[in-house]
Formats: sequence, C-alpha cells, structure tokens
Amino acid sequence: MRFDIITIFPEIFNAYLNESIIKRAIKKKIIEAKVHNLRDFTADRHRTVDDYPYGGGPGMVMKPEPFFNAIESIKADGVKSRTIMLSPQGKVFNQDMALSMSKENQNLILICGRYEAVDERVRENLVDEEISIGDYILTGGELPALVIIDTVARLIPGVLGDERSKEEESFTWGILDYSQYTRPPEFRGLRVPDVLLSGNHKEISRWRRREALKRTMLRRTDLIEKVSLTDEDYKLLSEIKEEEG
Ligand code: 4GX
Repeated sequence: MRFDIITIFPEIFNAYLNESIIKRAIKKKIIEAKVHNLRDFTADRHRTVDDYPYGGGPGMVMKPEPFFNAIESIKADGVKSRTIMLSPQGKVFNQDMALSMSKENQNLILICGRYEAVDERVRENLVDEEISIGDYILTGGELPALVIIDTVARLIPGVLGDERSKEEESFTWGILDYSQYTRPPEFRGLRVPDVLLSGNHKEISRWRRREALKRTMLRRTDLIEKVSLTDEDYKLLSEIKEEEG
C-alpha cells in the first residue's frame, strides 16, 4: 500500500516515518510513503499556494490549481487510489475506518491543508472522503495524516512483529485494556497483584477480563453500551457494581 502525502511542509514527515515499526514496514516494502511538496505544483515565481477568500473574511484559502496538478501527477501511473482530505469537517476517524482502509487494496492520497480553508472545488472534484481525527482544531492536516498512516499501517499483515490471535482480538475489541505489570514484583512497597504471579492461567484470564470491564464501565460508558458482552461478562459487571457501589 502506498501513501501519497500532499503538504507544504514535507519535512514534518521524515522524523516519524523513519523510526521503529513504520520504518521497518517501509524497508520490508509492505508500505510506501511518498511526500509531495505542494509548492512544486505551482506555476508562479513565488510558488503561491494561498490567496484571500472571495467575499472577504479572516484568514487565507488554499488555491485549487496546485492540488489539481499534484493529484494529476500522482495518478499519472494509473494505479487506483483514494483521495482523503484531513479537516475538522470530516467524518471522525475510528478503528473500523482504519480496518477497512487497511483491507482495500488501493493507494491513499492524503491532502494536508493549512490556513483557514481549502478552495471548495478541491473537495468537490478531487476528494473522495473527508476525515477528521477528532473535535479540536490543529494548525494543519499533517499530524492527522500521520495518525491515519500509523493506524492503517499497523493493521496490514506483516507490519507488526507479533500477530495477535483473531479470537483474542475479537474478544477484547471495543473495550479498554486491562492493567499490566512487569518485573520487579515489588517496587518501593508497590506490589504486583498476587493473581498475576500465581501461574493460574484461568484465574489470570478472569481477573484481566474483570479489570478491562471495570475500567471501561468507569471511564467509557459509551463503549460499554455499544459492545456485545457474554453472560459471564454481565456476572463480572454486577460483581464490580456490588464492590464499587
Ligand atoms: N482532523 N485541521 C486542516 C486546514 C484545513 C481547513 C479546511 C482543509 C479544510 C483537523 C482535525 C484539523 C485544522 C487540519 C484545519 N484543511 N484535521 N486545517 N481535527 O483540525 O483533521
């Protein structure tokens, strides 16, 4: 899968993409990331990418021509691709969207806007989908593009070293993680729960499920309402409610 990023700040991407898991995925040729400088697709002496908004108002608007040129150049190889624009007006990104992107076998073009807006003709004629990474305002679409690349890439087979079992994944899907501990068993008087040192795997699984459900219930009622739970889960939940009051 190839990610084509269109930005006026290409340097932003190097540090993140050249480390750790993403770096390895690129080296293994599972993914490819190409960063395109929008200014390379301008035709004027000043390499202008923005202009004043028609009708007036604050801020600047990104001009359409460089985006059309950039996308035509990227699509010139004839490989099927989907164009995504990052903006607060988009559909809020989630794990389901990431999973379907990771399975579709097409390249992604990511448009990273700056300033107040991007000319509407870009959205109407070039963009297949507008995505937001959350309800807050950033200074540009570069961080959201990295969030999407990171989230989608780790779902592509071979990118993570350890492939989690499908059963484990669907069992824990939609609820928060349980607490985890590593050595030492006691540190400054702070002890690891005995059950984890017991070697009793059935008890450990039960404790972990209980922890995960408890956290989810206390911190994310919205998730508990959406996820499908087993009879055993409901028993654990009423135990927890009993304890917590
Ligand atoms: N999730 N921003 C994009 C400029 C802009 C405005 C309109 C296109 C259309 C954001 C977010 C986000 C701020 C990035 C505005 N580009 N993007 N930028 N939250 O806040 O994705």
